[in-house]
Amino acid sequence: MTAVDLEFDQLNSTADALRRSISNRLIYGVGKDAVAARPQDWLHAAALAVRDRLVARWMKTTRQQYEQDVKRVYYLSMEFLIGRTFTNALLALGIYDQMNEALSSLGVDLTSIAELEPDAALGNGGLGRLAACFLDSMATLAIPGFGYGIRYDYGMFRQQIVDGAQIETPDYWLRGGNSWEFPRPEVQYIVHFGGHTIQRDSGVEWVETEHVNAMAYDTVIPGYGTSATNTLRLWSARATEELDLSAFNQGDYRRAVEAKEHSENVSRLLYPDDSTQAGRELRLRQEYFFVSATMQDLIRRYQRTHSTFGRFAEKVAVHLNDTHPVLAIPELIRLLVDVHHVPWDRAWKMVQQVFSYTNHTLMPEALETWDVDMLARLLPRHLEIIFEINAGFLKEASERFGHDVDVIRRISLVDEFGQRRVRMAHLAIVTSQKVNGVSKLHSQLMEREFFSDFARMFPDRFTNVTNGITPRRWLAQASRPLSSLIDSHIGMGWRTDLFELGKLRALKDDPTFAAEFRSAKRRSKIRLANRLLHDMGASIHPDALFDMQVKRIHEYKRQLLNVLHVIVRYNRIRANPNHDWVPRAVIFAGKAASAYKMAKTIIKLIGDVSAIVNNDPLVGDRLKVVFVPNYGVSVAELLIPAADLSEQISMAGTEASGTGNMKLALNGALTVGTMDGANIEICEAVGRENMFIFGLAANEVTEMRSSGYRPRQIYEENAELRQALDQIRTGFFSDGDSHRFSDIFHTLVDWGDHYMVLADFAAFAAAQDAVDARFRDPRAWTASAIENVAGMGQFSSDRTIAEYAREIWRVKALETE
Ligand code: 26V
Repeated sequence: MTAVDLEFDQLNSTADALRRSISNRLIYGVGKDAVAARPQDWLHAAALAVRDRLVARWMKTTRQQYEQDVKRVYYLSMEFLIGRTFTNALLALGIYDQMNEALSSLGVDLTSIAELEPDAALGNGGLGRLAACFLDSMATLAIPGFGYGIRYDYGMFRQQIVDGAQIETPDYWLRGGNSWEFPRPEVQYIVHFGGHTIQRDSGVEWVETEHVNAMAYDTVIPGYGTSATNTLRLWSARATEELDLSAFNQGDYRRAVEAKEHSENVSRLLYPDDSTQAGRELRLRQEYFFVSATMQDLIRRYQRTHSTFGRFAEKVAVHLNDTHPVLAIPELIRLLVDVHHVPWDRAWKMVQQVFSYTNHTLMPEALETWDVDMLARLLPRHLEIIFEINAGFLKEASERFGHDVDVIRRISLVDEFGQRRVRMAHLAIVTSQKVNGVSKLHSQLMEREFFSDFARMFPDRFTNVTNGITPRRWLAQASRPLSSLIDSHIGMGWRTDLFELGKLRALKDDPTFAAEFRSAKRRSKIRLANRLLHDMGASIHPDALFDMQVKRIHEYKRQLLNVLHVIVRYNRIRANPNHDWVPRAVIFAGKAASAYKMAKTIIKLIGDVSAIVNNDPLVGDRLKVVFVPNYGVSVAELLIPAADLSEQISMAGTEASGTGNMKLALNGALTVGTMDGANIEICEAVGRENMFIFGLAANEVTEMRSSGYRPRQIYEENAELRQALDQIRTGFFSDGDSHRFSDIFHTLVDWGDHYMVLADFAAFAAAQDAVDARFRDPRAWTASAIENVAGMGQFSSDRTIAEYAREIWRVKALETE
């Protein structure tokens, strides 16, 4: 490579300069004249103009990283739920208004073209969105961080609601091209599968494998208020040989393309399932594909400036976002030992200093395990390495605990009950220098219950880092009315120091501020009401209490508890229509995993209930029920700023943290919630009097279980609840079809009610009565809403990332000047 001094244009960002760039990009980049340009073409041209302005910062950051020989963090995640980039990048660069002006002068409306950008929906839910917030915060704090993942051709499925039921359609998000990414055809690595190993004097060889190439695509991640940027590198599968040549030569074109198709399928689609762990081979291939390319890439980057592995652990931190990338551990060992000839003991020591692991769920069905036979077939060398790690670990454990067979069985990396399976969480814990949960309660449950044997063995390894969210997207971008109100009172500093919001506390009883706060909120509510009317013909009144439960549909999150209360409220209104009811719009949104039958039935029930309630003339605006389709990042940005009430009602002990709870509170919604996940910490931060806490605590759930929980008795004794459940059972909401929801009824009443919906029902209904009472008093309600916003300082993902950087990764910020 030569290092000529390039001559290139330094781009400034006045409205005039931007207009010129957009015009250039439209003509030379998109290849269109203004007369022929469709709105999509304008978006593409404008996006390219913005991207050009990011690139200069990106090059500078990369240069500084090399000059300062920094330690780098590699954040490995199977999911990144980025959403849209256009507005976000404009705000990060501080050129939103200039772009708005430039586009208007070209006759183009910024907000309407921004809506045309498809979401990058490369994730299922909380875990994927957390990864995206972390990228934003790492860049903003100038932490040298790299996100690594898979460039799925198809992201999270699109959800349509037809007759109240979920229909899934594929999300081919790349259809119109992706303006933000840089394909890197020169960055490709071979990833092997199958074959077998041979023990030679020189070491182990993995032979007769099939292979696929991993090709890099890079996206710039801009920091806010800094010139620092980071990189998200996503891998796409490419066949190692374009076509099967022998088949091609014999004229068998179908067979010639089949092999190519087969290997490229590895990065075809995101697994849309965050609950059940089916032993699907393609998923295992994906996991290995992505970590193998990533480990090869980071070794190559390290070696560009280091000639031995002596300083590897000083310069590299690898973070595992849940267990999905855990195969990075045996892969790194394999590369060090088999390819770079580092002795096993040294490699094992290095690896233990490099990895850290975050657990995101304790739901037993979501804890990953892989069938030993499948691993043997697909990754024989990695299985050997895992067995070797296990042997060393179990030896250490018996020295420590004496040879207690029960303990050894419990902690082994291999589950020997029935079909042998490798427990990925155990592998992660045994190898990582730090293991963390995502809220205080969750970390405590990990240490004391789920992984207590490990915590005894490695007491310093376990720690907590409570989740956070980026205030740039979730307040500054999502809610312009509220954020400009806040700016006008306390300035703009809260974007990078969220504790600044604490200053709002002084204003909570100021009537002028309260009125402005309400009117900002009202603007977001009107925007939503208009959209719902336009998009789905749903009519809700902006003065109603907007009550939202927006998240994946899961039994543990207890949308059913919410629906039961809606039904009870409906019955109360019908029984007493002249009472002065607080009008409510109950809004649900969320996707059900394709194979999760109960979750789909819950969606159907919400649809059926809304059809009855919304069309009952006796009820009118006093109660509306709306299921908003296709929940994702962009829909969340529309819904969350309009919420008055945030439903965070999981059974205590099941929601690891929650992050929607933070987004809603930051936007001035009051929470009705259980003492679960981060709700507990939100409660400490904003004050219990500003929330509606109800229901069993985690320890009370355990106690009630062990003392014999009898849901049927609750059903029999609570008349309102019984009426609602009987309506569900007898087909009141389903045209007399008593079959449709019979599983819901029996799950709750007869089959043990695993998530204790009935146990918490009465307390929930009482909390909802308290909600109504508070809402009747707008002054009191607004004061609480302001307290919620003011108390959110610690829930910035900047705080979270600062903790990871200091306590776990031990990396410092890049010096940017
Ligand atoms: C599991 C699987 C299994 C195989 C198919 C694909 C797939 C995708 C995801 C998962 C695990 C999802 C775990 C998760 O999203 N946990 C959520 O993490 C949030 C961020 O820490 C946290 O706020 C939520 O409470 C937690 O449920």
